[in-house]
Amino acid sequence: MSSPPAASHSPAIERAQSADDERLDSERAGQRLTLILFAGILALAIIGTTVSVVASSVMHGGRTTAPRTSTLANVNTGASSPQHISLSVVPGSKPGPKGEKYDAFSKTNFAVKVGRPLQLTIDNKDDAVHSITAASAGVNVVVMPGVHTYTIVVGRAGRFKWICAYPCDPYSMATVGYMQGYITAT
Ligand SMILES: [Cu+2]
Repeated sequence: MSSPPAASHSPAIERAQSADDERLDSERAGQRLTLILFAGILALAIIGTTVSVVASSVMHGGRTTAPRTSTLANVNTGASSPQHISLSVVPGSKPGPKGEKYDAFSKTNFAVKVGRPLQLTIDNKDDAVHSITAASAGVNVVVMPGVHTYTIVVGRAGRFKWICAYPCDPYSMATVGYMQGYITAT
């Protein structure tokens, strides 16, 4: 009859020990979990900081650089980016008063802003050279055969007559709308 108490004693001790072990285990597990959580939070904090630094630098780029760039682009568009016109020079293309056709520029009146470049892309279909020459405006575009882009800049306001300085069709050379025209600078 002494074995049951001993038997009951020792499982109780074992139970207590195992309970202690479990407690220790759970404490260790808890510590481990705390450590993992702490490391996790630390990692998240680092990532979060990095992300927020990157995000703020991107946002700064967006808030400061981009509007400045677009403002500059707007200023450029409004003030200094060149205007552009395409035209052609075609021999025997424009009818005269009697129905004959004469050499002509397809466009002979040009509006420019003072001091602002005007680009002219001219397709000269003639095999001869023509020109847009207005000495009083400081303009002398020598129009070579083929397609080329020329830039004119007029330094003062006014309405300036231009002529073709290269001998070509006599009627055209003497007539506005053919080999003569006006540059109006405002
Ligand atoms: Cu000409």
